[in-house]
This record gives sequence, C-alpha cells and structure tokens, in this order.
Amino acid sequence: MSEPLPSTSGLLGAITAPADLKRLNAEQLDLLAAEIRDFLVAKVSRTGGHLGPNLGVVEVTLALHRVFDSPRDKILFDTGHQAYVHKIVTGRQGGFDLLRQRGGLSGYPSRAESEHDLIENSHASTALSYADGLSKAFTLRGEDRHVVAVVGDGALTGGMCWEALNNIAASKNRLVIVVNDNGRSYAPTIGGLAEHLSTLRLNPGYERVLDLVKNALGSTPVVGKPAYEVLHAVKKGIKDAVSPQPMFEDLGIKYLGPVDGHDVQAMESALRKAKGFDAPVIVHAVTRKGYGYRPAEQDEADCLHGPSSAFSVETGKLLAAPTVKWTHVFAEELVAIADERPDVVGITAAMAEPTGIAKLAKKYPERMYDVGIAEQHAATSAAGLAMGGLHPVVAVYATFLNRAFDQVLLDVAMHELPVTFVLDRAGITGPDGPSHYGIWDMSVFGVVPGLRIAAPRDAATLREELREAVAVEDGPTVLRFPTGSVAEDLPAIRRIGQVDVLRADERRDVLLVAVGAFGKLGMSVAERIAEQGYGVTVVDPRWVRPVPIELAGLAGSHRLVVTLEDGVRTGGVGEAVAATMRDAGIRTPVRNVGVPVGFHPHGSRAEVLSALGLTGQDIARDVIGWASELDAVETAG
Ligand SMILES: Cc1ncc(C[n+]2csc(CCOP(=O)(O)OP(=O)(O)O)c2C)c(N)n1
Repeated sequence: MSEPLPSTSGLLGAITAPADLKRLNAEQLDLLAAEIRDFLVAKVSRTGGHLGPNLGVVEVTLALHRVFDSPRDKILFDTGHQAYVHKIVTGRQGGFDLLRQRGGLSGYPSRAESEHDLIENSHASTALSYADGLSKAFTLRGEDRHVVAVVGDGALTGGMCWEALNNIAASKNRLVIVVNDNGRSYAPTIGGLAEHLSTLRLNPGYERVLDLVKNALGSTPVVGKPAYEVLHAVKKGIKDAVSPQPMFEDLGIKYLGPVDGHDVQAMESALRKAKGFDAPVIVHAVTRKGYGYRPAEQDEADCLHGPSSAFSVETGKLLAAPTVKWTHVFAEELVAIADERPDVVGITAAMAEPTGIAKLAKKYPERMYDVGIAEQHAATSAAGLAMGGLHPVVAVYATFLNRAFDQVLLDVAMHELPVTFVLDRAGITGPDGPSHYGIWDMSVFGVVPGLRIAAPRDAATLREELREAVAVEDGPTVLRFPTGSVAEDLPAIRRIGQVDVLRADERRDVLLVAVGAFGKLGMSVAERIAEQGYGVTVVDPRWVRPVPIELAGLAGSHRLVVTLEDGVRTGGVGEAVAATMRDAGIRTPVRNVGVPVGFHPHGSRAEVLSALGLTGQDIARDVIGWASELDAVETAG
C-alpha cells in the first residue's frame, strides 16, 4: 500500500496516478484544485498553451478520475486542448516544464505519453463518434467498461457531434457524455444550440448553481467579486427565466443537470448517477473558462484560451514584443477591399479573432458570419452566399479546411462559385504538433478542378494576391500563408507572366522555384550554391495551382530545377511543376524539396523544419550534390 497523503498543502506532488485521488477527502480535493490552478498558471506562463480551457475543467477532471477507473474505463477529451489536468493526475506533472517544446509533453493527449490517452486529434467534435464506437465494441465483446466523453459547448456546434448523438441515442449503449458548458468557444459560442444551453442555464436549478459559483468566486482570491457581477449581470440582462426544453431527452438520451462544474462533490454525484444508468446519459456541467485566475476570467477576447508564448502571471499579457503577423496584414487588406466592394463578406468557423476576420466584423458586423466549429457547413454556406450574388471570404486555419474537401470540391468548385478560402497557419506550425500542421492543403486542394491556389511570400504579395483572388468570378480561390510574423519584404526584380523573378544570375544552372513564404529560404539557398560557382535563378510562382506555364519555359533554359514548398511533397506543387514540364516536353531534371508525408512531432516551427532538413544549409548541400552529379554526367557524356 502507498503512504497516506499529507492532510494539508503540498498534495499535488503526491498525485502520481488517478488512484491517489480516490483517497482524498472533500477538503483535500478543494486544496488540490487550487494547487492545480497555481501549477497550470505557473507552467503555462512559461511555455504558452491552452490555459483558459484547463482552468475551467479542474474539478470536472478530478471528479471523472475518482468516479471512473482509467485506463480500464475510457475517458475521451474532445479536441484535447483541455486535457492538461488529466495529464497532471495521470503521472505527467514532471513534463510540464517542456510542455509543447521539442521532445517534451504534447499539448494534446498522446498515446506515446500515457495509457490514459486515446485521441490525439486536436480537431473538434470527434469524441462522441469515438465514444459511440468504443461503447459498441465493449458491448459486442462483452467487456464491462465505461466510456466517457467530455465535450465543450463549442465543439457541440460541430456537425459530427450531432451525427454521433443520433447514433448514440439509437444504439442505447452505456455511455456518459459530459457537456462542459462554459458558454464559449474562443469567443461566446454562437447558434441555436448555444442559445438553448443558455436557456438551460436559466432554469431554477441553475439559480442554485449560480449561488455555488458565486460563493466559490468570493473565496477565490484572484477572482473575487467583479467576475461574479459580470456573470450575474449577463444573467439578469436576459428577461424572465424560460423553462428548459428537454432537447437531449427528445433525442432519447438521459439528461442530468445543470451541475456546478466547479463543485467536485456535485460533479461526482452526477457522474456516479450517470455511471449507474445502463444507457447513454448527458451530464451538463456548467463551468467558467479561465476559472480562478483573474486575467483569464477578465479576458474578453477568449479567456486566455491559448496564449501562444510566455506571459506575465500578474497581467496575463504576452512577454514577447508584439509584431506584425500575416494575419494582421490579411485582416487589414480584407477591410480595405470590403470598403470598396459591398459584395465581399466574411465567414469564420468560431475563430474570428485568431483568423483576423474579427476586424471585418467590427466595421461591418452584418457582413461577417460566425458559423460555429463547422468548416463543412462554412464551405457550403459560402457556396450559397456566392449563388446569392456575394463574394465570401472563408478564413480558417489550413489544417481545418481538410475537413471540408468534398464541400470545396463539389458544392463550390463544381458549381464554379467565386468563394475565396484564406488559409492561415499553413505549413509547419510548430508547438501544436502534427494535427495542427497545415501541410496538406496544396496537395489536397490542388486536385480540385478550377480551383486556384496562391501562396504569398510577404505582406505586399499577400495584399496583391488577396485582391486577385476576390477578383476571380468563375471558381474558388485559396490563399495560404504561414503562422507568425510576416516575412520581410522580398521585392521581385521582374515579372514574367504571373511569375516573380527574385534573383537571376547570368549563368543558368539551377532554377529554384520557391513557394510562398519559402521565398526567403530560396534566396538563402541560392546564395550558398552561388558561392560554389553555380548560377541560380530564384522564382516565386505566386499562383501555384494551376502551375503557371511560364515555369516550363524557364525550366527549359536551366540545367536543374529545384522546387521548395512548405507542404507535403507527395502531390504537392513540386510534383505538379514536374508534370507540367513533362507535358510541355521539357526534360530538365527536377528535384522536389518539401515536407515528407508523415505525422512529424511538435517543436517550434524552426526546430521542426530543421529536423526535416528544411534549412538553407541542408537544402543547399543537397542542391550542390544534385548539381555536381549532373556535372559528372555531362562531363562523362
Ligand atoms: C475542426 C476544428 N475547428 C476549429 C478548431 C479550433 N478550436 C480549438 S478549441 C476551440 C473552441 C472549443 O470550444 P469548447 O469545445 O467549448 O471548449 P473550451 O475551450 O471552451 O473549453 C476551437 C474553435 C478545432 N480545434 N477544430
């Protein structure tokens, strides 16, 4: 038997597995929750990461691990950004100094880290489908295990959740769904469902929940009264309490709640009840995003959803000096275009601030639609807007548009509709790891007939290409740019057709085709190979799909073509360039440099690129090797 736990402070250090939680009394659990919040703020303030969501699920997670028996029972976290507390209580406290750093803890559940983790996917709204399958499998195999899925009100705006609920209700298998309802995605959650959940929060049971939250807030030093007053004012602002509609029960799923998600005892008793049902049950937990840390509670934009890097514990403000990001340039230019073109409207899938489209909404609130975490719907709704005579600009992270391939292919492109998809965070993104990399877009969307893809290399080309994209009237366009600070200006020395020439040596040995933000990398590679006596031309095609035919002509006048792209090599721009050259009868050898197909581990963007050999030095060494092979062949010939 393990040692008894100390009765006062310093509880956290003794928690190495969920079993340790089961030996704590109510008072100890409250102390532990406070210690976990301190731990989260201290660690995440050094590395960046998902803070607000995790502060909100401390008690929910403790209750889950006391009532269920992980890893035998399966606890699934939808999206997975709120699994830090789960990591802390499943033996991974020691890893938090390297959270989201290369070689360190993942920011999401990770099967390699722990037997308590199942879903690594950071894309929202999948947990209920996994849970449906798991519960069916356990039933069929006669295994006596429980399956619990934790899903936020934000993730519940995603269609997959509703497809899953429909099936879960029909299968009637044992399954617990914890709806972690904090009323927010990044910003307040939108839509009919969100309104329905607000209604549930207004029922008499919630009055009691509110009182409990009030008391808890009053006794939490960093939060205190103001936060309570905001909560209460919001509630009072809605006239007359409406009685809750039994929406979930209409679906055939039992409903328990609302429960104060910051009261471990209340959560535990609801979960025990749910565990006892031999059918699907929803436990509606009401929580506050950022709970217990004043700067998060008071952050209107997103309750410190996910500070990207280190921040001040006192203020919650990032320590790094602000820089101009790609996102800012896009946001500014979109508003300038919208000033001139009343038909231009914006769409976001619950990410107005992070994609910059909030700037459009600020100036023209009626011309921006937040559709919830619903990228598929966003694409087809955009098709409808375009059919109705508007030009929608759908701003999403590159990784999330993968979800809407069929909608882009058939609903938009087959109908030749003018919709512009703006893909932020394209390419290797870094700390969020492989499911957040935007490396598939140029391959996946490259096969869509009539779709054009632009990859700007700096602020000026981003502005220019966005304008060109919204001027296209006969089909979809995609504009993709990476994460972080916008690249330094890289002016062209001339333009051939639509291709920008960035460097042109007299000798034409190597043609470097540098896609988008890899323009700068292309220039540094050129510098190095020129030092070895080779003449280099560097071009930026600007529009990479369809491949500009001018590239074939340029390729024909060089001895070697090398393509560089921040996307997967297979099916990427490089392969398309090679095919275009083949079709045009150009025989110059081509080498494609890009991201190998795979799920590459997290780290900073620079570290991941370096691990993949995508640095100026590595690429230059390869190019010199290929060029000298040609020298040898030509000499021998
Ligand atoms: C398909 C998809 N689109 C967008 C996102 C970006 N995203 C991450 S968390 C989040 C909000 C989630 O809200 P909720 O489920 O309520 O959890 P909370 O953070 O409020 O706890 C969004 C939009 C995502 N992870 N997946």
